[in-house]
Amino acid sequence: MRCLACAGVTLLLLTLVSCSSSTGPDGIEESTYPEISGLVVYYEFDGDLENEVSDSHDGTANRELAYVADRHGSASAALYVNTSDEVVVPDHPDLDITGGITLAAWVRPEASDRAYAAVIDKKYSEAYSFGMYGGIADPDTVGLTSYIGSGGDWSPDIVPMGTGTWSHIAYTFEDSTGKGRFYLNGSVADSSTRAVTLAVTDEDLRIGGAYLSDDYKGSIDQVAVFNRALTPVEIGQLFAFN
Ligand SMILES: [Ca+2]
Repeated sequence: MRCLACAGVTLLLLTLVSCSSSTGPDGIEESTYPEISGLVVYYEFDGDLENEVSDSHDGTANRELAYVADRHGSASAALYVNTSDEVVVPDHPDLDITGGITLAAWVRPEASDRAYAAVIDKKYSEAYSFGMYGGIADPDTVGLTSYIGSGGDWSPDIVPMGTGTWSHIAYTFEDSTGKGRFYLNGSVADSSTRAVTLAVTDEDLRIGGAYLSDDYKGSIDQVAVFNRALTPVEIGQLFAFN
């Protein structure tokens, strides 16, 4: 009996140690984000603005935001951001990222004619920013774009993507090569080299808007910021994660 009890306890402990999951708003166990090194913040938006990586860097909203169905149809599992809504994460050294960076999210953007609609922004004229250009003639299409560095360097490439549907977007940049890559649904959509390096700012991190408006409109889920440029394989893992 003693051995059976020990085995049971051991099994329970092993289960607790090996099971990297969390409980969602509906009480259903959910697996955690892929364990890829360099993850600084990660927002699941399952009814709250909590950073899932640590006890720091939770977001706050400038007004009460709506939670909507995520891409799987789970209720209240993604954030809806209207124009003039935004999530603010207070400035912190963890968010002063240099050397390399990855910005990633699932988005369901609405049509936009804005010159810029920021999804993730750390003062685009000083540090880093990733979002959408709305100046494409087709009203149902927006273009992924990014800003890097202290000069507000704007991406030379605009990557078209559809509106009204969920897409996984990511941008990676590394100082040593100046190489920037846009990913759409897990695959490299465009890459280019920029004569800039990442820089820091005292401005807060924002999701769904930039420090001077430039508001995104639509749904957002699974926002992640890494302090290094992920590889194509790793971006594929983010895309494959449910
Ligand atoms: Ca979610």
